[in-house]
Amino acid sequence: MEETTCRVCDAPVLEFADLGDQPTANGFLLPEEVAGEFRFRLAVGACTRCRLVQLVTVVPQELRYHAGYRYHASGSASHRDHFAADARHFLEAELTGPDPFIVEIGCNDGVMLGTIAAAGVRHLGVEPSGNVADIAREKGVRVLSAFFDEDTAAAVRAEHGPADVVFGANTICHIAHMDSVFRGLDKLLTPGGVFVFEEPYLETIVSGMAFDQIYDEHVFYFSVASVQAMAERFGFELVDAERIAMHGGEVRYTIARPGARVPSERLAALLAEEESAKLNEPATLAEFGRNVARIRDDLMTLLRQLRADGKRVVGYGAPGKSSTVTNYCGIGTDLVPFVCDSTPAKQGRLLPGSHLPVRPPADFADPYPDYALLFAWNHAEEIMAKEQAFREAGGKWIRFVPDVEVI
Ligand code: DWN
Ligand code: SAH
Ligand code: ZN
Repeated sequence: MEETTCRVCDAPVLEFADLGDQPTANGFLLPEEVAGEFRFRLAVGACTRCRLVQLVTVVPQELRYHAGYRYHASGSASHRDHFAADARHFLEAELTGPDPFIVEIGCNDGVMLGTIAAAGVRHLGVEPSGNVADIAREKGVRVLSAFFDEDTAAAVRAEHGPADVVFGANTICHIAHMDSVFRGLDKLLTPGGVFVFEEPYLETIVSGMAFDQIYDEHVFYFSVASVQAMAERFGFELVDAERIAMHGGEVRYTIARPGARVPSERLAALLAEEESAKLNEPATLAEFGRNVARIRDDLMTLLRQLRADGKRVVGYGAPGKSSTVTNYCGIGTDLVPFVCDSTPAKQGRLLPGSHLPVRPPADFADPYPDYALLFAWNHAEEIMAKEQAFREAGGKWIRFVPDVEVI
């Protein structure tokens, strides 16, 4: 085990789960790129002081986010609807003064800021992955190609003035340099401004067994208690926390300058819930480590049995999560010959590490397999509705979060 210290408070970090050698989860490869593929040890631990759960080894951000970033946030209908609603909320509740300004950290293809731009409100996306930033620009979104940190924040402030809202979704947990992010927020936010971010919830991962949310991009696995401690450490205050349904279960956090907003009742309620569930305690995390190994064994037993019975199994969806589960379990083309995914930027490439080929959704029905392994389990409703004919043809779905189940 490596000796690690907390990226937020410097206290020792205690490792509780090791998912083995892994590639970068969005490192989809062309067949000729397989040789020399990047790998690192994917392990998570919890800080012994502030309880923040974090990766033991962090992959440099330039290896993760670049002009070939393959996740396009607008690919799922439920995500488009969710972020349009977020934007409308900001327009109605926060961006109501004269000439308001909103900054989004990690705007990706403009899934949220597109609505803000269409409303004619001043905004800026900060997005280091050039390909997705260009898609956002085509939607009329203003984007700065950069990693958000203290220096970027200072430059944005100098050019545009202070921001009423700084927003991030599924991005803040990707950033290892939290101290720099908060110093940047201090420079950028108006006195009454808010920092709002939505991230995978530790409870979904640990109690809901969403172990495949653990991968290189997710440096932090936030709980309400650990975010509260982090905000305080960096001179801010957590004033709200609300569960949302995205990615199987997330929390939307609101942080403000100390005393600027009244903390919500639901924040206190969620903190109390965490406490009574012992979410942040070492014993809970250690049990999670054991459960992950059990799910792997159950899934591999099922897949090997289906192969022995002559059944065909195809993967559905190639989310970042599918890299974790295929590489941790050792799922190769002998068990799952290919996966289908609707993202053109992933098609024709191989899943990182496990090298399962990614094909367009049309190949799913040509002919239907006996079983579909649902890698994009967080989109079950949208996918099963779309693929009703598969079930009508006798097809069955396999889920592995929170448990291995044929449905
Ligand atoms: O944190 C992150 C979040 C925002 O997005 C990033 N690190 C990477 C990414 O995570 P993910 O890849 O796990 O996200 P999704 O939304 O679970 O990915 C779903 C995948 O499934 C996409 O590649 C699109 C695909 N899909 C499909 O093929 N057919 C999705 C739907 C709804 C479909 O019908
Ligand atoms: N907000 C979208 C996209 C999340 S994917 C959604 O919720 O679906 C994460 C995005 O964060 C990627 O587009 C990545 O390029 C970007 N990102 C990663 N590190 C960043 C940083 N330091 N500053 C700004 N964006 C960052
Ligand atoms: Zn800590």
